[in-house]
Amino acid sequence: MSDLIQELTAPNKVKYQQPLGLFINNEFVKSTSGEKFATINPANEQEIASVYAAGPEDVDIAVKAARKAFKDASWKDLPPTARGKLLNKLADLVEENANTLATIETWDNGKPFMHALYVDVAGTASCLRYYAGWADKIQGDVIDTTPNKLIYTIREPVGVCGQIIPWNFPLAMAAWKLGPALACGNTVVLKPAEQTPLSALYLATLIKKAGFPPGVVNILNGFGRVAGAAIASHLNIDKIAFTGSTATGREIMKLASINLKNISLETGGKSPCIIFEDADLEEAVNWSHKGIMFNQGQVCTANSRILVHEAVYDKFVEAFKEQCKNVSKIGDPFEDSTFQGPQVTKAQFERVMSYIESGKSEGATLALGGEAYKDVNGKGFFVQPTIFTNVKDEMKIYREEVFGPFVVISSFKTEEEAVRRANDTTYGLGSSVFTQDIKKAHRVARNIEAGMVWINSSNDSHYQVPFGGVKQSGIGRELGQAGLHAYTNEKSVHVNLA
Ligand code: TXE
Repeated sequence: MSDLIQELTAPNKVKYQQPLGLFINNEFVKSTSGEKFATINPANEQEIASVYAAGPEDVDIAVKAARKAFKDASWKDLPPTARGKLLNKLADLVEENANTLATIETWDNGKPFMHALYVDVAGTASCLRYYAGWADKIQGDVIDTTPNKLIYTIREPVGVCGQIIPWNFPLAMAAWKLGPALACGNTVVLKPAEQTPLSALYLATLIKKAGFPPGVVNILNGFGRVAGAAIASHLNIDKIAFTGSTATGREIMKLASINLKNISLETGGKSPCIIFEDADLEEAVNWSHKGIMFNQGQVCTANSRILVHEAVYDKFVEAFKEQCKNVSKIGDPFEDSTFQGPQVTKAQFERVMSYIESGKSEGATLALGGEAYKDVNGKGFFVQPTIFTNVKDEMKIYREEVFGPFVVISSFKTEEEAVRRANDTTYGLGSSVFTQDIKKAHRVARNIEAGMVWINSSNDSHYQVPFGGVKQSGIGRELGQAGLHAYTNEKSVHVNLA
């Protein structure tokens, strides 16, 4: 073992070289202070490895590297098609290393290996490939004002981008941020979440291997209040892109105001799922179960508030309970049959358990679960899939984001009531509606205050489709063509022909 790289053997016996340093200028280096922190396997509570933690001085070194790379001909003058080729090469390498990447993701985050492989890693490659395709299709406009003028616009990269990502989809979140930023010709200082530092470092080795010039991508692990805050407030960073909690998003906005950074934020949610009496109930149960229980409930668009028409309420609740019992198999995330692994950390586990206590003490009915689950050695941050019914709209469990395998199910009488109560939240990220009535479906889709509406499905996001929120769920859009606009400035050129 060296200080900067360690051979690790994961619980599924996959052996690989885990980088531990800060990735700056295509090299792994120690932090200036030498400080490290440990990351824990949430399935058995054992330490996996310790990685270097960046401080403000390291952020400064990385920003200098990113600024230099931004101006260097090796990146600035690279034809867009060649940028696309690099991103495609990176996507190839992600696919070639899919087994190792999924192993790291499962080990560090706790998510089932099958999901890590077929959702996270596959989605990472798809997203990079999608933006690879955009690299040489980023175009401006010609605007006709008078015959005496030629006016055209150029979409230029924003510059050095700070990117701060969460722990629920560590690799995929990195791809959602890196893909559009690099396709547009920016350079990046990315900070993974301190709960899941490992997979992004492995991705860094692939970024170097793909051939990106030094300094184009810099990846720094570290704590939010130290490294994250240093990125958000850095005077030589032009843009900040963040995914995480609304509280931290608000803090980042304040810090980023120091030099009026271009900002995109994707924050929390309490996404409603409305099920009408004419819905295909089996489909509704199937989708809404996945929509909240997938990824241990740690999905920002999770349909955590289910509103069901009173005529089918009892039937739905019974079927949803059965679905949890039959599908939400908890256990070793490396077992192929596991649907639900542990919550990512002890803190997140305790947060979910505290909402369970809150639901009980506020008088809601615990219809299923509500207990911790431990492995054979009494370890792991697992929570049983939990359902509360008889929930009042003013209860904490109805209003606040829990971020666990935890759902509230409530009944409604009319469409007007369902929409009003769905919108009675400070959030506006995802939403879903189940009905066979095409007019009602589109009417509700229009009336819901959310960035995304799924009709007769839930949470099947796609890299080609804009993703983001309204109200306190965020600013701006990621993915799709909209994701590119977040990483370019449009310059207008006026040519006087008179
Ligand atoms: O999030 P934070 P936490 C929600 C979810 C979860 C809760 C708390 O409800 O239970 O947030 O999770 C960095 N300046 N979501 O505390 O703090 C931090 O290092 C700059 C929803 O983990 O938002 C990490 O990289 N950066 C969400 C990232 O912000 C700071 C996904 C996210 O951490 C910082 C995750 C600071 N002052 C949590 N403080 C979603 N929308 O998907 C922290 N960070």
